[in-house]
Amino acid sequence: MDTSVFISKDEIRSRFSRAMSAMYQQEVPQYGALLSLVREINAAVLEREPTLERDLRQHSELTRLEVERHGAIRVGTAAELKGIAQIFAVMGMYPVAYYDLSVAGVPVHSTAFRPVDEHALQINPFRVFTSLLRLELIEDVSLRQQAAAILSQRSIFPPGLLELAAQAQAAGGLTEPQAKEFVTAATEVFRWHRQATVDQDTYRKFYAAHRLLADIVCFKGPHINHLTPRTLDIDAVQEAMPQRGIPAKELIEGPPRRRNPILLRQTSFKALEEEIEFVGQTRAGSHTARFGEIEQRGVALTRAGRALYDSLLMQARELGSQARSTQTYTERLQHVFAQFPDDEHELYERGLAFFRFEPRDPVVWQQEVAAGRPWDLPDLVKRGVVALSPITYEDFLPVSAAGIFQSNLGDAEQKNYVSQAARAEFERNLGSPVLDEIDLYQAAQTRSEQALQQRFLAKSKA
Ligand code: OOG
Ligand code: NI
Repeated sequence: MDTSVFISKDEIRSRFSRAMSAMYQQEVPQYGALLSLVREINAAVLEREPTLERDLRQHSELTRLEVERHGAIRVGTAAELKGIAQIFAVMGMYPVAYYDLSVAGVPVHSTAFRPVDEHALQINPFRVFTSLLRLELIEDVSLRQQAAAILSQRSIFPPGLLELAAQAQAAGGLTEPQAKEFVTAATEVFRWHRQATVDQDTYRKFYAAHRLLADIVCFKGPHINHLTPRTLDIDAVQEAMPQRGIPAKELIEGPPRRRNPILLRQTSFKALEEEIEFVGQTRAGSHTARFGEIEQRGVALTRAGRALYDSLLMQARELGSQARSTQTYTERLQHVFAQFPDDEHELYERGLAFFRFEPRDPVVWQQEVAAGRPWDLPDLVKRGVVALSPITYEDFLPVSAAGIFQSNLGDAEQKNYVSQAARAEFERNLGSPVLDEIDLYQAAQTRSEQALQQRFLAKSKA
């Protein structure tokens, strides 16, 4: 087989991400307005901060900024999840991390399909947060059975799509006409359908048990429920949203604003009420599920850094539940997170965040190499010979995700299940293990260190 005729996975993912964005702008016009706002604010930030612009350009982050986005979908069954995994694999998107959302009273667990290698991430990091319904968390047994029966009737994949995915896997890729057909069919899976597959009473029953249950079970497929562009200044977008008539969620999820952004900060606009048609009814009903979101990404944290983040976030939230507090949540968050170092060198020295390494200045680097001292990266970093470049966090945060789910379900929907992580069960449904995100960041950091070490040693021998 002549594999040179194949379209690269990265190219197929880029086309898919563009097609999804175009479809969603048509379906949810406010998303288009949000995109324009984000573009304006990103341009303003780059103009205001030329050093940031230079850094982003140097690390090829600027090109991906425009295309950067994630989406989210919710599927009903293991078979649907397996099919989705097969489709995403054609685009070089693989399941990374397990997210247990049962703690937040949301009866799903999730993973994110995303590119994993550094080059692919640079070309287009498009990711899809994918949740699987957990019927076992729905108390009413007969409702559970009814949901399972309805889901078993539907087929979310257009004819030929899974076959094309299987063929791509067997042959090692898709040709141009196949890729075209594939992207069109794959996008179709996530289209919104205004016709529900059930009557209004059935919808209401599911809705009463959990709004998410109605959203997953009562429609033809896993409609994309939001897309999320990446902004360089989430606070500015949050502030500007209401002025543009975009109804913003009250709080930004994640860490507070910092000099050196960590992990992920997110906010969204409220889901819109959309007209739907129920089976056997002439009068239209309505359903709210689809919204828009923005995110600002920072450096990926090590396990130690993540543990510190989780404990500080918990502190800020616990303080909030003590009614005496007169501080706002944002103030509390700022206050508590003062304990999280906000200096790149300290983050590196204390092993809290992941970085790549590069010589700060070629002349100084040459001198250092010529001196022939043994390789000691921490020392080179400390003395400023080697510069740190943060490795971007590419994943999600379960507490933030829960906040996003909840702001779009209405707060009354907070049903608190006890934590019931079921990773093994999820992986069985998926048909493969999920990748460990921290391992991926660690590997990227190690590769960068080794590459620099090789340059150092090769030159000092010469
Ligand atoms: C997914 C919510 C999670 C995020 O950015 O954390 C998410 C959903 O509502 O289906 O997308
Ligand atoms: Ni999201």
